[in-house]
Amino acid sequence: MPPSDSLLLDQAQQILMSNRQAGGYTIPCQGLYPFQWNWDSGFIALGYAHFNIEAAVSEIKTLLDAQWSNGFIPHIVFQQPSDTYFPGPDFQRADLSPYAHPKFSSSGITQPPVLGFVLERIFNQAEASTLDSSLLEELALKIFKNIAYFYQNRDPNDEGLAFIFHNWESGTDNSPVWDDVWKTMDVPKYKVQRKDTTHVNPELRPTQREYDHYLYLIDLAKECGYVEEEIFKRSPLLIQDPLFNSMLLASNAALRRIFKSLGKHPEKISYLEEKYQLGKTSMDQKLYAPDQGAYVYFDLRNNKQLPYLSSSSYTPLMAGIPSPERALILVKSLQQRFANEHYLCASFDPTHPLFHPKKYWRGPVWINLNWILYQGLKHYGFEDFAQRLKTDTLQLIQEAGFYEYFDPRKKLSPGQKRGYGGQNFSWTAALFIDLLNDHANP
Ligand code: 9WN
Repeated sequence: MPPSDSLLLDQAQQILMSNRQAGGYTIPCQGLYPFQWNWDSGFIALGYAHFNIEAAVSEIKTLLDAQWSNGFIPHIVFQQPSDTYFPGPDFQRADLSPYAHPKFSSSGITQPPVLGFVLERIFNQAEASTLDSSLLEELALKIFKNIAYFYQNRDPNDEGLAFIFHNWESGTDNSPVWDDVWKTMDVPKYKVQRKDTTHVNPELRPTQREYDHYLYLIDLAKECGYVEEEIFKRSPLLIQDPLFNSMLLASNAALRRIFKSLGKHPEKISYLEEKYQLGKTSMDQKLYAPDQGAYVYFDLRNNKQLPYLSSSSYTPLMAGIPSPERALILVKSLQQRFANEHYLCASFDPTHPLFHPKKYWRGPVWINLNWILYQGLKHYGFEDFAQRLKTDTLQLIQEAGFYEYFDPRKKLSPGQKRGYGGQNFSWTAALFIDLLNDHANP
């Protein structure tokens, strides 16, 4: 490993340890995101697994501690008070749900379910002797309950696909994909004090008007008492997201492998297998857009595909969804649209007029999406392209540091920055560690 990489590796470990809190969980970024976030904790655990296995397990455990009685896992757990983030617990009011955890205050929306494959990787990474199989089983059963929650509460048409009802559930908050949904809504103007715009350049965050939609959707879910059946009837945002569902399917597959390795829970394995096959077929039929050569979002409220390419469009590779022939088409589409004048992988189609290289999820590279795409390319044996993705990812971090997101344009004018958003960002550090220590995984 070049000396510069080993310095960065040290720095990455330090970032994680300094973002780690006394309660045994890690915040994504000081100030900007001062609580525990759901899929952040998953990616963070992957980094810890290489140098502090206890912290890796604790990251998952602390998140699962806040799991609701119906299996739901919130997107934010407000583990400790902080006034540097809005909307906090007073706005999000998870307590309105009959299933909310009585001891943990949290949000009532979720995020892409990554914990299944994260757990499998942590245990594969750990020395066989350091973690016992009863711990693996305990955590896997909780994650199973979460996966089953989606099939029971977010899949009214029995398609093996979960819907989301808030753009924050997608993890890709202000992607241009959501613009079409905002056009169908007429929401009030909220007079609230945002905090994100005090930490980073407000011009690069979602606009005030976009936030009105985000807050309105939370208010609507609160009116429904966070009951999915009601939300399904009323929410103007009802989306089957290729990224969210790929994470669900990848976690489903990982859980089956875990139960098989334990030699236990055959009925759960069959249940998961059945749902996986259903989800795979539905995703291939409903979310695939032949004219784009990739997967797109499906608007369940208006019963149509949303015809945009984003980095999410290629994430089904990680869950083994496309046939090998279709995987090749996906890779060609990725190469043609995303890989020419840009580092991989812009979060939104660089050839589209709505692409913005610096604005959050409207174009910049996010390291967690790169990591997911890297796994997908390797899964189908596209070794060279996977290597390109890895090299691009490491190069962005080497050039700019551990930022939240990165300008994907290869050529920047003098004085233009490469890294944006929060600094010393936890999942950027964690996944840098994981990519540098790349190891064989199923
Ligand atoms: C809302 C924490 C989170 C990530 C999301 C990212 C951003 C939050 C925000 O930060 O979202 O959840 O306030 O902007 O979009 O993916 O999990 O890092």
